[in-house]
Amino acid sequence: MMSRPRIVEVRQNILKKNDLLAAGLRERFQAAGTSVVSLVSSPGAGKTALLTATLTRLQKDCRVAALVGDLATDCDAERLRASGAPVRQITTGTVCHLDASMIETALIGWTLEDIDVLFIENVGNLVCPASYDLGEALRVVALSVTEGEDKPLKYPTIFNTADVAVVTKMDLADAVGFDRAALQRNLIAVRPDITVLDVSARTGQGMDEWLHLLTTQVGRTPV
Ligand SMILES: Nc1nc2c(ncn2[C@@H]2O[C@H](COP(=O)(O)OP(=O)(O)O)[C@@H](O)[C@H]2O)c(=O)[nH]1
Ligand SMILES: [Mg+2]
Repeated sequence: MMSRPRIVEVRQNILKKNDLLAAGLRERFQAAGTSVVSLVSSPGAGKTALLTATLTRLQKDCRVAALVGDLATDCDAERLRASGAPVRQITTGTVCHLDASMIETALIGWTLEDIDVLFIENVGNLVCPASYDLGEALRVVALSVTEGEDKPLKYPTIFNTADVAVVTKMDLADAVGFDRAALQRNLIAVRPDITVLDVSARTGQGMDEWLHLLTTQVGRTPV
């Protein structure tokens, strides 16, 4: 009986500390003119594939960089570096989300003034990342067509805290009988004003719209 209120109290303290750090990061990003976009999804939804294609295209017109979080390995950093952009891997060990202090540490040695758009790929998880502000200007949640149209209803918090939902792997939509209208209804039910985009990193479908959204949302010239 005693432990419950204490657990809640500790969590609130951790989140308060994170919010303060994130607010500091947000001020630094704004002062440096760096637009920060975070990407969150379940594991395997296609964040790294989408981000690699995004970095490749965007860096023709602005200076981009990326941080990527996983519990272990630097596989995703290696994949993202194929774009030619500077990338740093954050390995979290047993931690299921990135937090503001990890971002702060990972940025040491980088000059923010030299980065126009910084992407942050979060650890694959639809639950914990929702509670951790990273100082980003735009939070994007990715959901692949193979995951089920009910996910916004089951994980409302992550969809509620996101500005944009990107439906990934659209090239597989017919194969899995994806019901686009049902997903739209479920997204709207939890976040009425969310922007929704359909993409396929495999075929390039929707990439122009995605890049246009990014460049307009983060205040850069469309590519
Ligand atoms: N068919 C198809 N597969 C994709 C697409 N994007 C990613 N994948 C595959 O989905 C798996 C997970 O992708 P990854 O980018 O690692 O997802 P992450 O865990 O969210 O970063 C890999 O096998 C990718 O090749 C896509 O647009 N279409
Ligand atoms: Mg990844």
